Amino acid sequence: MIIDGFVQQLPDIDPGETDEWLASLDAVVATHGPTRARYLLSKLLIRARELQVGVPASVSSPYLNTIIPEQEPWFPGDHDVERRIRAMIRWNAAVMVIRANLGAEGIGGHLSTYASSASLYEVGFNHFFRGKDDGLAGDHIYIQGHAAPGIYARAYLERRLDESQLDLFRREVGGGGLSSYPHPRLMPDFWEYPTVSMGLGPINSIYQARFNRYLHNRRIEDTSESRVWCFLGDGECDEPESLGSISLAAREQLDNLVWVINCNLQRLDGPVRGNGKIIQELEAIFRGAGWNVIKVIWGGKWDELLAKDVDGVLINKMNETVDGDFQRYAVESGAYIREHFFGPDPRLRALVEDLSDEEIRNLPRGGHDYRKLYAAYKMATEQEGAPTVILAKTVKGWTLGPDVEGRNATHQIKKMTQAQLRMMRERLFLEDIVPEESVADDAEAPYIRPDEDSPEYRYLMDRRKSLDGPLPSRPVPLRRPLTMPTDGAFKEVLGGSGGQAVSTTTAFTRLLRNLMRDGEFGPRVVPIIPDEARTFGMDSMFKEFKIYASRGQLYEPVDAQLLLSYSEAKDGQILEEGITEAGAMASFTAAATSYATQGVPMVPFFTFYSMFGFQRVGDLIWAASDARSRGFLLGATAGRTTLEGEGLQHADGHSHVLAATVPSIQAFDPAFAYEMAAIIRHGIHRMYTENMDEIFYLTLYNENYEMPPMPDAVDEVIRGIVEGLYRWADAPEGCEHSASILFSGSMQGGARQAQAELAEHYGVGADLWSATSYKALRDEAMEAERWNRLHPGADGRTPRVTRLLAEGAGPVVAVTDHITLVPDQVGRWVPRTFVPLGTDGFGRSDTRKAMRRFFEVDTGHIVVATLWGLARDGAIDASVVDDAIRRYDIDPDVDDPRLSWPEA
Ligand SMILES: Cc1ncc(C[n+]2csc(CCOP(=O)(O)OP(=O)(O)O)c2C)c(N)n1
Ligand SMILES: [Mg+2]
Repeated sequence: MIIDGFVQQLPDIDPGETDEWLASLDAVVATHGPTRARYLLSKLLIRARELQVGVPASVSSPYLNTIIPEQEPWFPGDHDVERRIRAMIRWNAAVMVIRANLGAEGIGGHLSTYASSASLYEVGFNHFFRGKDDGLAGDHIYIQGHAAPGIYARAYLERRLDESQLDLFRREVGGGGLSSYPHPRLMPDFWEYPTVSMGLGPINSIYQARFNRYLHNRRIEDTSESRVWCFLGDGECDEPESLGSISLAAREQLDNLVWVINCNLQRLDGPVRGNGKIIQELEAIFRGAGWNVIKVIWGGKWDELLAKDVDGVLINKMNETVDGDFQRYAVESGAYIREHFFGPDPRLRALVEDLSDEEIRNLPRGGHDYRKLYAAYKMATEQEGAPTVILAKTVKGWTLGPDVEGRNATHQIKKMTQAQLRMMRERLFLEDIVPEESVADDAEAPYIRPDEDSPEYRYLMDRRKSLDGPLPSRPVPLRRPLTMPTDGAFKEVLGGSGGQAVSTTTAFTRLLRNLMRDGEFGPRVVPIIPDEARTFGMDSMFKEFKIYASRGQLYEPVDAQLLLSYSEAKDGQILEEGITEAGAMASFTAAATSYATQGVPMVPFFTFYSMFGFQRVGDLIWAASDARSRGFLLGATAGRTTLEGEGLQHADGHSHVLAATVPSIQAFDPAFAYEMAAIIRHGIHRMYTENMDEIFYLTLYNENYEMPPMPDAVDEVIRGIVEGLYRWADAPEGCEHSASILFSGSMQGGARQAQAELAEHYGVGADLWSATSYKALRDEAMEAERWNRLHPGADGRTPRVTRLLAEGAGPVVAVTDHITLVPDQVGRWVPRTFVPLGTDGFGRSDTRKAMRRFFEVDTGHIVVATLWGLARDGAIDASVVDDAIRRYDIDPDVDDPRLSWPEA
């Protein structure tokens, strides 16, 4: 134990006194046993805390509720009406899923997640969650994806949804349907936070809470009235994303964050911790991380038993029983529980001798005890200086009857028989509102909705009204409009580098700095970096814009005397996230959805090591797109040959393939600074003026070369850049043969050199094209192709890439520092012989020159590829290709780089 070493290092200044204390403890253990000893020690610890003695905190406590009955606050609601509302929501949620699965054409859905968590949500909806009707952002609620049916069922009672919509649960194609899970992309007026890919809701909620503080501390928006609530499953906690960032929440003292973990002890296949106790495990983890932990394990009726537990036998039994057994007790009879839980110890059995078997079976869990939950939520909202997690113990499938509750298969059950529904109707006391004949064997179970003048409806609406309106809802108000950047911000970078050799990364950093300096737009920029600022030359911004630190800078930095010192400030603008791409992506999402969640558009630029972006946090990017994010992702140090000396795990040659899989991403691979600047200007316009819910992804390189200024035909060039392809240089005149070379990113150098050498040695005049976005070209071509397919009689549309390349003659060679799949995206629409060159295979480390030769994308290979294209077209003889192979010293029999790595 840590404490042993700690104590052994200290001198004992009064050994006699020490011995007396130890002897007293020995005596207590000998006469009253360990339970009494534990009790006394706990009392001592409490007193020590009161006296501010400063003993190390314990990370676990007995398997009991954190809040004792005497501390429970008065419950301000109408218990009966709320119970009845809950019953109706439970009913409708179940009926909705059951109806979706009638007959053979079932469409899935989940009954048991919401059934276990109905009270967890309802206490929040009735007493805590703040809506947006007062014009403020309200609370941010992250709902467990599989609990969606219950959320729809509540919206139905509120008359925000109607029956026909409930009947379209999971049937979205025809319009008006309800999405399976929380998807703002599919239900943009309703859902706010996508959660169903487990672990992403939790991490996003932490960074959302932190982002609210950031907006507040930077005086952009007063977010002090908003709380972030995140509901998660106990099984979900095994996702690294779920718990991976909890220490940040404690470090940042996010008392605006509450997590509610639905501890039903089960996940999809079976128990979460059959042989252990998930609640105890989570308690220790969260307490160790500095969270306020509130355990809600036992319902009120257990309090009476605990009060009688003078020997501590009940607590012992609670502590010793593993979750696998608790799950079993959830499905067994009262007699079984009496025998096995209370049974072996006569003192324990005596505690329940006055209870019938039925009463024992109905001793509820804390997560189904509404008053206990109210007490926990209230305490959570009053907590200062730390986030809170509520660990609520529930039964999975609660109230759905013995065939569903607590069963290992419960997660997957989506059908119930009429007999099961009849039992549920009784269990929920809904006999008066669900007519008997409606649950007859040959009937279809009805949705139920109390009239608008019923006490339930009035209560429900009153509660929400007093909490500022319904949730979830996504109204997207524009509360603090964004002023667009001035042209001046782009001028420097559009003008080229004036003879200096710079990289597109450096140019981007300059542009970012200029945007951050730009009048009213500047403060809305949110630069996000996961510990890589120096790599991208962004350390130059530390001093001017400061790194966000909620507590300011409490130390004098080691480099204080330097111009570019590491400067932190409470109102700092830069989010320097440390080594967490997942956390940085969660920050990005919070900033990129601020236009919707706060009505305050912010413009995030998340710059990462390109290999550690899509590949590393692809699912978070997908969720960001679902959330309708608007912002910029920048994959710096891109390219499999441009990044020297790093190698296989660093050299990105495929992020553009991964980016191509996300529908709302506009992906660009610019070669020159002016292209990059034009894309960013276009992106800002598209996302923040035209309100397109898109993410712009740009790859940036670290190869230095002279950046030309924006060409004269500005409008035409800009159009070409954003549409994905434009002619960058005409072919040299007076050549016998023609060809086109398409380059992207840092491949521009080899392509330009190849153009010169083709003309000089082989009489080939190649024009040069900058292919800034194969994704954009493909998207447009697909659209044209689809139109043609569906309008066979009409004049066909010609894809842009076909039209542009039809202007020239000879083969088209495309060269990229990414894998050939990237240019191959448009292969079938290139109207000439098409030869793509890319960097397929695992990356490796060497000089650029060596790697470009290895991956066959250097000047020599571009020349050979062009000549080979001409030979295939019959324009030249194959011997000319051979000549070039010799001229450039290419070994035609070298191993294919895609498959070439050392033998094991
Ligand atoms: C990343 C990811 N992996 C797997 C799933 C599939 N899945 C859906 S629900 C579920 C079990 C959830 O258990 P738990 O988190 O305990 O929630 P409960 O329904 O018990 O409240 C699984 C594995 C998913 N949605 N996301
Ligand atoms: Mg669970």
